[in-house]
Amino acid sequence: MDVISVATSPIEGQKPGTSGLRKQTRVFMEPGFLENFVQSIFDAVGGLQDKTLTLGGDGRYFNKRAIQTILKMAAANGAVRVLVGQNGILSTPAASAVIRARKTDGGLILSASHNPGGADGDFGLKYNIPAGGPAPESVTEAIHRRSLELTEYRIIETDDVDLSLCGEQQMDRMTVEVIDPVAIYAEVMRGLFDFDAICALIASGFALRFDAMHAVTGPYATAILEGELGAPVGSVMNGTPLPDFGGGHPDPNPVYAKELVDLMMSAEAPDFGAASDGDGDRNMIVGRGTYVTPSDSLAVLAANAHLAPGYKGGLSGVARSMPTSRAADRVAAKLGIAAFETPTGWKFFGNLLDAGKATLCGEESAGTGSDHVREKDGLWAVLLWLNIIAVRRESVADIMKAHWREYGRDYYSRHDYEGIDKEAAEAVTGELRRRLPELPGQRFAGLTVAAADDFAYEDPVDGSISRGQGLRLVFAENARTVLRLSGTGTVGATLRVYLERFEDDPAQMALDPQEALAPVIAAVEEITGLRTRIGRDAPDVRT
Ligand code: VG1
Ligand code: CO
Repeated sequence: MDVISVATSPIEGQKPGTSGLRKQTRVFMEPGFLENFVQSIFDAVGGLQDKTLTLGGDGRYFNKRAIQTILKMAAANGAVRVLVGQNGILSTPAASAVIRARKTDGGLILSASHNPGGADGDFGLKYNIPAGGPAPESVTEAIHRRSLELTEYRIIETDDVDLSLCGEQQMDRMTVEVIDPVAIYAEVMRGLFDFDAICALIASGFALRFDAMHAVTGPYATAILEGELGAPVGSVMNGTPLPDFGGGHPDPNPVYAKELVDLMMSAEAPDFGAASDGDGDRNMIVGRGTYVTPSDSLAVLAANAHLAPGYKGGLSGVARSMPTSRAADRVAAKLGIAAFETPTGWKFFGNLLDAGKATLCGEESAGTGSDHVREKDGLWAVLLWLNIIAVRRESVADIMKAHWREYGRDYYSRHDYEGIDKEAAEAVTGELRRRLPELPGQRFAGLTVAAADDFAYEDPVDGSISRGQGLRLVFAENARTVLRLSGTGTVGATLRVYLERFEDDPAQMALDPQEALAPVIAAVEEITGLRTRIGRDAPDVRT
């Protein structure tokens, strides 16, 4: 078969430091765009000669066409085998599980995660390393450098493979192995959790709802929750992956998963509700009448993980991203295990997991996971919660109350200002960055700044340093705020303001979080004047 080298011009494929590339779908569909980025990845990882790859995505618009193109390019670049999820489907955690179980030389995951999909939505692509996790900065920087100098990409001209048929097919000299997207992942889950105990819980009348948001977790949740654990048919809602996610925004939070949250707050609420995002790596946990913040969820999972067979020996450590609340640190201190604070983004957990320094990791953005794969894992978090409930036989609300009584409560909220003017956003953060040294000791809205810095992280395993990871203000009144600009948006800028306040007075533990955080919210406004400066009265999303 002829390998064609197509002349092309460089693209700025990926911002250095970001773990994948997210763009509007239409940009990805421009002639040569996807191809240039894929060739940049192949070149940056030392070529594909005789290598194997894992390939799959979240089923969004352009997923299947992109997969056919990538397969033809992998063949042209000398790969010997590519494992592809049936119909092009692999959730992000399942792709990580496949890379690890089948020891492939990394993989390509097609997703823009929680960003909306469709012809007018977003598309994305990222490379995961052979350990199964997102590429570290050294690799993403190499991909970026390569994208700026690329002059041609390689592809073969051949027919598409049939992605609907499991089994092996040949594409020139390369074998395409279409795999069941759920099987390897489900096997990993069976090894971690007491499926019999969860079955017994559900058989006893415990009712649950899982909202797959028309995204990739539908087939996984249906096979595991309904198929294996006996949840009645219909427990999984919006379970069919759609190219545009049914027009929704597949981000599992109270704003975008409103249907589920409304149900959970109603008189008809089942015992347990959960949702996942576009590519299946995020989770939202809601009990009857009780929304669990992701930061609290990480803390509860850390405190109770030993109740699941996969973690019965305890945890080596817990890691959280810097803007995640400090609730998990309190659990780690009590357990006498290490607590790590990393920059935002799952790639920073990889080294800690590989080195056995941390067992559980989490982010405030609804990502939780463990050393079973190298990605955050939405359904895994749901199963760990169910395993814990199956042992404790308490409601989510009671588990939360008991947790707060024992550790205190970290009130937490994130305010997102989406699609704002980039220059205005950078002016706000730039000015705050310059003022950081002068802030300690000053009072704003009744709170005193105790410390202020721009978070920098030194990786305890490889010593690499990542700077500029978020502006952090700690207040003397046991409160904290963090400001940072999103790295995953595709239009304008998104400013994230993270707010938290610790409360250990049992009489003050049932407040509305926005009320409990009012002084912190006021202090941020007084310090930055951001709402006026970006021209917004209120955040677009509060989680
Ligand atoms: C967001 C989240 C971050 C998460 C990242 C990828 O990044 O805040 O915690 O790791 O998305 O998640 P940013 O730069 O927009 O704040 V996923 O599920 O979209 O891959
Ligand atoms: Co995601």
